[in-house]
Amino acid sequence: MKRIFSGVQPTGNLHLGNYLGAIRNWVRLQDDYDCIFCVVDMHAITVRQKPEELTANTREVAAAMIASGVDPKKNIIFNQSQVSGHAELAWIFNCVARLGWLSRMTQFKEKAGKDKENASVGLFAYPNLMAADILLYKATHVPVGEDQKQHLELTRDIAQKFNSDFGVDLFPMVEPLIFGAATRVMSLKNGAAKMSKSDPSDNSRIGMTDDSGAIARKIRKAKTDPHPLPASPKEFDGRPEAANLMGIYASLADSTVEDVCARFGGEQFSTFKQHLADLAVAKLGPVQEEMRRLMGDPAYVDGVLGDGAARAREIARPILKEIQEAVGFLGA
Ligand code: AQP
Repeated sequence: MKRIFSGVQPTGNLHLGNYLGAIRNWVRLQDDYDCIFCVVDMHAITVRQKPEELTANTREVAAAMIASGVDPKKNIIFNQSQVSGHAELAWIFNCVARLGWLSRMTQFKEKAGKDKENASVGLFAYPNLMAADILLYKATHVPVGEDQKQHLELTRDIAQKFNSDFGVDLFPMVEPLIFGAATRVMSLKNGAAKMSKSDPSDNSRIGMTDDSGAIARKIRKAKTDPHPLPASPKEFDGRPEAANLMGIYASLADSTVEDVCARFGGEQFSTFKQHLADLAVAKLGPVQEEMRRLMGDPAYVDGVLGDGAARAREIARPILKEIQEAVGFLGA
């Protein structure tokens, strides 16, 4: 069976982009793949996190996965730090990957900003840990957004270099699974920037814990342009906000942007925003209600993560042993 690994960082402010671009798609994969879904708390600490918030956010991401329909019995859901193999393999990959490779990673440049000297070593080595996450389970497919494509390429480079350095054929070549373009959700305040957990403006994103009033208000305040809505995606050029809002509508409605343009083309943004707010509340409401219920039962969520970690360790153990033997670690 083809195996998938995918993760979300528990860095707070889980948003509609994480839901439409990642978590919701996972539900559709669970019948066709052997799936490992991870709350990547070790990635989260590459930038400073408050310990109690990290714990709460880890439960929140797990609750979002389960509430969205990811079945914890059929799939593995766990938090990364419970399986020490991730850190062990990441260290080996720190010694396989080249500084030059990591220096070219655009996400590091974006996240470290101007003050690179002050960024954590972990933020720089982040792609090596991501390679370890995937290869610890010999995953064959990784669902990725556009922004993660470069990291996946690096995972392939590391796998190849490991195989050739140690004269083995241990790691499979990982393939990306890329979903439709409409799943890249942009900021409500700037159609050219992606909706993001770390955007300082809460109005830029629809949060997975926002109530219906907040969802409607944020959509009402979303940036637009002065023209009526385009009647075809061909008219999206130079109109990133229209493209984004219509893309969100299409994604939530399980429809296409062509259909959304055909239905709303020529209308005013104010009318369309009302429809979009109603749709968002209708689609997100049940997921959010279930998330709230699960977050009120932390013992259950912790149990799911603990059980998932135990199953993940079982898969990882023989693979890690094989890797350690290839490296020449005595006692592997
Ligand atoms: N705006 C988005 N549109 C579509 N998909 C998105 N993802 C994130 N933002 C969007 C997808 O969500 C998954 C988890 O991402 P992550 O936790 O690794 O965080 P990220 O990709 O770095 O983006 P965030 O959530 O906005 O966090 P910050 O602000 O820290 O950059 C991934 O599959 C990602 O593609």
